[in-house]
Amino acid sequence: MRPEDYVRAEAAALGFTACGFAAAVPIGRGAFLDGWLSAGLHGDMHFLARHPERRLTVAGILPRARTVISLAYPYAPPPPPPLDWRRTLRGRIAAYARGADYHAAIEERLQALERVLARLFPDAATRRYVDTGAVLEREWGVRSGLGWFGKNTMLLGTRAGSWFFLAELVTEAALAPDAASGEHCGRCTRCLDACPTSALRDGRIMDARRCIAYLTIEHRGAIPPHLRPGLGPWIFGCDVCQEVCPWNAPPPATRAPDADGLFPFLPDLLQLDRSAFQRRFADTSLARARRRGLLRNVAVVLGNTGNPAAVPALRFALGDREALVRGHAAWALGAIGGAEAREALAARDAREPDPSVRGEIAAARSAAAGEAGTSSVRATAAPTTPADGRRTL
Ligand code: B12
Ligand code: SF4
Ligand code: SF4
Repeated sequence: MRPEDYVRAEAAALGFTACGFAAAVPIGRGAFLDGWLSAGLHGDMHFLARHPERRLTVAGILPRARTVISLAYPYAPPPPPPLDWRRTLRGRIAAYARGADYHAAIEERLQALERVLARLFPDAATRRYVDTGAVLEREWGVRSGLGWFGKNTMLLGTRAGSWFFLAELVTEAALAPDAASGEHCGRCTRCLDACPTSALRDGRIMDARRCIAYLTIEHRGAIPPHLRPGLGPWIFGCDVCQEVCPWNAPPPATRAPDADGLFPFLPDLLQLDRSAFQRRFADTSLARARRRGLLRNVAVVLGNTGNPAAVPALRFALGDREALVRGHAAWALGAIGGAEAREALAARDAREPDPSVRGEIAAARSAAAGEAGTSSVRATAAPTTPADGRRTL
């Protein structure tokens, strides 16, 4: 058996659904990356702008690298449960983040595959990567024939769609490269049309500053007020531009929906103190947002429900130890409006010490005052119905 086929078979046995090889030559995407960074489209993900040239070659990682092995590790989104998130006060988590953090599971399998390579090529050093290194993983995925770079900027394949993680082994072993796959977006623009915050631009360009995944996971400060309604139900990550993609088959109805995993009850989350947050989320991807980031997102989504039943939980969050959480709770109360919300805002206004929160309270009070006397339920959330009419919520 050729070593390439042997490695592929071992990768499949470890649960990787695709495995491809690319020559470890420098990546000629410097102009694209420079343009993206100098336009500031990475927001405050400063790690991306630090030594960007390091992302364009794997020589810095392993000077005598000959091959990059790209691997796809699948995750299967269950069908979103048919519930009304506004009425039931639930918020949505991206499918990749359900359950235990994926990095450890993939790392273990990468180590096993590294041992396979060591048996085949005892003198060849290897390095393993999943997600966190200065490696342009999608670029290597394209070069290894795993799929193409879609208009939603995901790596996707005709068989696998895009519901998979990427991982790499960089090795000194010389393995025969695979041919890059063709591009199959054609004239489709579903992802661009469906993105709730218009983060995707023509030319396969993402303005990460507008992407819900960035705003809810990576961004540390206040979410710009004009983008908050666009979050709709998403409290962590976003799957809209994958759900609408015709290359992603809808989840089989036989797979059990997972209401608590995908749609937790939000008032409970606003009650989590630091240790309760650790107990519930330390081993999951949600830990990356940290308590203050997650509760900030929860407050925004409760505001997006427009549901007065959320007011008691938001009133409680107005007393949170984190100014960031208090400020977003104030915004949410302003978005919901009604006498109870106005009264909660006025009470907090009288004793709020933080100037940024006082600014949020002032804006929220004037939003809520504009509502006085009218129905307090507002349709603030952007639709999350895929462009093809399949309802996900
Ligand atoms: C930063 C980051 C983000 C940022 C920015 C995303 C972005 N589009 O750049 C944010 C927080 C928004 C994000 C969101 C998500 N992410 Co993310 N993210 C990353 C990370 C850490 C770096 C990506 C990066 O360098 N971006 C900078 C841009 C400029 O680089 P790039 O997107 O890789 O694009 C380059 C190449 O693909 C290349 N290219 C290749 N072919 C072509 C073709 C053409 C025509 C062009 C123009 C360019 C091009 O050009 C680019 C510049 O070199 C990677 C892991 C990694 N180390 O690569 C994961 C990664 C890309 N993310 C991943 C996932 C799963 C997600 C989410 C789905 C999570 C979620 N559900 O919320 C969303 C998807 C959002 C989306 N539509 O992309 C997976 C993607 C798997 C896949 N099948 O593509 C990765 C690979 C992590 C992993 N190991 O699995 N992410
Ligand atoms: S993940 Fe959501 S917000 Fe980000 S580009 Fe895709 S649809 Fe838009
Ligand atoms: S939704 Fe359409 S345009 Fe977007 S990535 Fe999928 S096939 Fe390409």
